[in-house]
Amino acid sequence: MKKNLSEDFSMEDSLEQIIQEKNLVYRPTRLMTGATLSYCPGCGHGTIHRLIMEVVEEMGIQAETIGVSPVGCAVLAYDFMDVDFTEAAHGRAPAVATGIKRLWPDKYVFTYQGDGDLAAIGTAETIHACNRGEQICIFFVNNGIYGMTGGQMAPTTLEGMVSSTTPYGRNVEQMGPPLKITELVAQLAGTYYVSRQSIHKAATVRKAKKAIRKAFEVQKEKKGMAFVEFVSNCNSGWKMTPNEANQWMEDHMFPFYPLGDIKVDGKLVKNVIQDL
Ligand SMILES: Cc1ncc(C[n+]2csc(CCOP(=O)(O)OP(=O)(O)O)c2C)c(N)n1
Ligand code: SF4
Ligand SMILES: [Mg+2]
Repeated sequence: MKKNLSEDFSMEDSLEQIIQEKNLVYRPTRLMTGATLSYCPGCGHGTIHRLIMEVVEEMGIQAETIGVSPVGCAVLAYDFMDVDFTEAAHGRAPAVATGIKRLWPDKYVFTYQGDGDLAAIGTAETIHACNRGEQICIFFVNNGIYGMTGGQMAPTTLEGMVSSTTPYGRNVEQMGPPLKITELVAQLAGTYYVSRQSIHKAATVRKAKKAIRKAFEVQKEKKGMAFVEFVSNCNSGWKMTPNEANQWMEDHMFPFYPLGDIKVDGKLVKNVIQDL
């Protein structure tokens, strides 16, 4: 019969025996600085930061990694992730990252950008960096809205979606349809790995982490641009509770922005024309 621990050990002894490195099943990454996150409770940005840092830690590349932060809610990303960082003007992160990577080709360089930053003001920088096949990773957080500035319509805002500048819902006749920039860059010769992920459930968090790892491996092998989109929530901008926002994301965002790999090893694995 199994012995009761307390028969052999005092409470202190048993804790000492249990709390050992070999018994560790999880510890937070040491590459998050511990600074209090500036994000709303329920926001996806913090989880994506953590996953990027977990991958950097597991690959042992902290000293070689340089991030470029955006303008948007993640503007202070450099305070949270413990790697070298620089800030770019709104939308210019891929151009800044290009300069850094060309100067230091052995560094791991990534941008971290929202949909307003990457797919509106920074459209040109995004498309041309992808087309040139810069050896960087772009991490793109698509929450369908300009979160930081009060929830205005972004290029990614869904048809009929209410935002502060589309109080009656996005009208595609006036404003055009939502822009699937990820499907667009997947068609460019310079992109080697393109994927769309989410981080709202344990299973999707695991998949998202694999995609981040793959992106850094692509950079390590100098194969070309690795571009990972995260469909995420903005519960504040969407005027929902975190749970409602995640459900809304599943019901409305995922059908339009389907999750999964789009381009692997330089080859399209999805019919992106059909998905546009
Ligand atoms: C040149 C310039 N234009 C406009 C702004 C105002 N601005 C700040 S953040 C932002 C939108 C950010 O939205 P997004 O990139 O989607 O990030 P989120 O906050 O949703 O994560 C805008 C328009 C600015 N700071 N600089
Ligand atoms: S406004 Fe939206 S994107 Fe910004 S921190 Fe809050 S939930 Fe996140
Ligand atoms: Mg946004």
